[in-house]
Amino acid sequence: MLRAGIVTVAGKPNAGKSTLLNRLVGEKLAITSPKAQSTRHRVVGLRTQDDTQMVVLDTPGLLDPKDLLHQAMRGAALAAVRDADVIVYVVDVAALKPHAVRDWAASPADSVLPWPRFIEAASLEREPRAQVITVLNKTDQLDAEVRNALESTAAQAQPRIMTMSALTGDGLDFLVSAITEALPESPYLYPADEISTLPMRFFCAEFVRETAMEQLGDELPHALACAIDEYREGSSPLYIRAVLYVERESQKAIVIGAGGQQIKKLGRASRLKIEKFVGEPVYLDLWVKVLANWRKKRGAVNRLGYGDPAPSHPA
Ligand SMILES: Nc1nc2c(ncn2[C@@H]2O[C@H](COP(=O)(O)OP(=O)(O)OP(=O)(O)O)[C@@H](O)[C@H]2O)c(=O)[nH]1
Ligand SMILES: [Mg+2]
Repeated sequence: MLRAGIVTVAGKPNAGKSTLLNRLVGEKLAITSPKAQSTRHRVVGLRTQDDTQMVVLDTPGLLDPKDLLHQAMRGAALAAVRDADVIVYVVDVAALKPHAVRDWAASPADSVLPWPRFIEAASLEREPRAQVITVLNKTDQLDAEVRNALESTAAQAQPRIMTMSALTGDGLDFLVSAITEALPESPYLYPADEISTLPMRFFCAEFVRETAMEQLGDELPHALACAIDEYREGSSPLYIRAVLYVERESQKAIVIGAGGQQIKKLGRASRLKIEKFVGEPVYLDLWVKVLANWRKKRGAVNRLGYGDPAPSHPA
């Protein structure tokens, strides 16, 4: 019997959703960062193993929209929640109040749930159609005593709550079994040897953006967007022209750096990541352009591939 379906990974910013998608797929598809709001699109990863195909959707963190980009991000996340056969709700357990986690682990019946339920975290008006599997992530950050208590309480909860570390992979097998059981019987939805439905150029743009998030200050990353203007198949090395968009001239100066040192460093590190992913030598032609206040402009948000930031409606 084959099983297949859509597994949507959702939760608050920085919970570890993209790290979990990469774990499930076994390949670095989604960019990750210690800075919140790294994921902006829904990223599709495919996992086909043991007669089961998971179409895994990584989503932007659920947050209150402050601009059109946020609105588009929330829209993308909610659309993925609506499409899901199974929702994997990721909670950063290390960010919860330690005493609340300890109390709940010791006596779940007598204490308040230390994390918001999915429908609250996502501000939904009603329960989603799909089954929600709650995953308490980052257990590697808890001290051993709390972790053990939490793990045994979670295992007895009904419905069962999964504990894991997406970083170390601890608990992954249990999560995979739980997802598999919740998926419907179905033929595969995509060829068994594919790992994503998204084009190479999408990943190239994301690697440039991830590298920029790593190398540049705390404020700048949210103002950055990357577009691939040209991706010349068949050339050797593979020629890729990427444009990094920023919102102001002063930001452009930061990206370029004194004597062009910063953009050179950025281009080199991005190229190495892209080469690793595509498996061939790459010539990365990297440019920086100002697109004034693009996060507040519908046309620009759309053009950069973040979808139409129409007002989102609950699942
Ligand atoms: N210690 C620890 N860190 C983790 C774990 N999972 C993820 N992280 C780290 O948490 C940070 C955020 O991880 P991401 O996977 O980017 O989180 P996200 O939920 O996709 O974040 P957004 O896309 O910004 O909403 C990164 O620095 C990860 O390395 C974990 O299990 N343990
Ligand atoms: Mg993410």
